[in-house]
Amino acid sequence: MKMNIQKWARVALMITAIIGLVTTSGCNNKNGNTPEDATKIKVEGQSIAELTAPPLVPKPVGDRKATKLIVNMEILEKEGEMAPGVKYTYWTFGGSVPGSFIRTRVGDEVEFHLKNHPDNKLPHNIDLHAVTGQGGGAASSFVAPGHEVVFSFKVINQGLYVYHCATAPVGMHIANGMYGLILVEPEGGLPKVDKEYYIMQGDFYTKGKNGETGLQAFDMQKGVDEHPEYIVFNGKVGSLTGDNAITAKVGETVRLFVGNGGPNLVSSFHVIGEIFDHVHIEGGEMINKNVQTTLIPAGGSAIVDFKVEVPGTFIIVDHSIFRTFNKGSLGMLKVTGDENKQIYSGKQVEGIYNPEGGTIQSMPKDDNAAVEPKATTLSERIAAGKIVYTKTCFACHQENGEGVANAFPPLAKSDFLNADVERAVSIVMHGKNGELVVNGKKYNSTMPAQTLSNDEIANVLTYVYSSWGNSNKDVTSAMVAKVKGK
Ligand code: HEC
Ligand SMILES: [Cu+2]
Repeated sequence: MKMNIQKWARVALMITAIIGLVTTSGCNNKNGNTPEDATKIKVEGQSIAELTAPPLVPKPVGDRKATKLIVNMEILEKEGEMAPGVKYTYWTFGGSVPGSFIRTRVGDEVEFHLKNHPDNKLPHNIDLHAVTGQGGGAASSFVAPGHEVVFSFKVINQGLYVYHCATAPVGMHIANGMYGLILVEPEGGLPKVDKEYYIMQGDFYTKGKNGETGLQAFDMQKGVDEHPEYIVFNGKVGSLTGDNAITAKVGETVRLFVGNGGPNLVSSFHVIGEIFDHVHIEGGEMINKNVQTTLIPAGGSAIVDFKVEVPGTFIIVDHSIFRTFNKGSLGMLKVTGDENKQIYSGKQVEGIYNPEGGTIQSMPKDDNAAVEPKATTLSERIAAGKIVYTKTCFACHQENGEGVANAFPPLAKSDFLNADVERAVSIVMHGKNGELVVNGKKYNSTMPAQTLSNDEIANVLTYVYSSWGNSNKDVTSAMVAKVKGK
């Protein structure tokens, strides 16, 4: 095989080009700030950092120059609510769990003022993972109640970083809520998006079991054993649900700055019904695309963004899913706007499935009563009610109606159910929360309202009353209508 000089020269050029590409993409980001470069960036002027409580984040850095940024962070030990009726003494950076969000850009010189409120009981400090230096600042920031310390650092690596208290016992300080996020944007800032939010997961160790009300003390042994009673976003059950849900409009791009304070568990972060268009893996510079679930280590983070194309309530979870439905790690993103049937059609057809073959007997999506044969006799209505039960109630109250101890009350031989039919109708219609007693056992949880027609409510309750030793009440659609009218 012969190769002339010219060819060799071309190959050599190509190889140099490839090496060049690899080294530039490996060491430099697109804005050219290596940590070495960044140390040389001159700061101009000074400003006070905007700090925000979750789920909000401060304004993007945009194209501002590197500056001396003054962060005023106050540590507050204060009582809050972990779940309805469950009180907990949180230790916080800035009064919230997670602590105030700090937003910087590469080259900023941060002058950190850490203040320990005089009413606090304990000394604290701060270790910021964005800091290059002994203890991430912990060594210089130990501060007693009623005191303030000041230390400075230059942020030279872009990324999303966790900060936390590192005072002994460290696990306890973190478990009580002492963590938050500090973002270091590249020069020129992250690409623009329409909405940005701050979410941080944490695990909590209370003396009482999940749901046990009253002021709950920290349980060191459960912490050591890694057996949390609560695993939540933003410090409490329900911090991102209902009226607290984060929001966006169809067509907008949403960026979530997600952290995990731990102290123990890692998070399998997922948004049901969405795909992350981009994920800054572990909060660093590398971007992965089209991701369903991203793993966020304790003391780590991720930046995810996605465009919302269809309306709906998108449930934010730790996909270690018992945590979500039994320990609290459930949030919501509510998206409003027009449907896009090309992307998501909604239910189109539902019919009877016959394994022996043949076509399904379809009925239109909106359960048009004229097409669906209406259950009229008592046995038809019980059969129809059983189908509703299997679709909606079964997941919580179980197939045999026995419920789940400490979580979902039984419907089988339930004295509560049998005592008052109208109340049962109202519970299915409107949902229920707060304490109730069934067969001598207390429950204090939430049953979501069920979106069912009057016929469906009547039928499902008739089925429940006719099963498992209950009182055989016949609940009619007229009775349901009467309760609805009240
Ligand atoms: C997501 C879980 C969930 C689903 C689904 C659900 N429930 Fe419940 N239900 C609960 C919880 C939790 C309670 C207790 C609420 C409280 O503590 O205040 C409850 C309480 C009740 C009660 C009163 C207490 C008792 O045991 O007698 C009735 C009756 C009831 N549910 C019926 C139903 C029916 C019928 C359906 C289906 C149409 C249904 N539930 C679907 C969770 C659920
Ligand atoms: Cu502390």
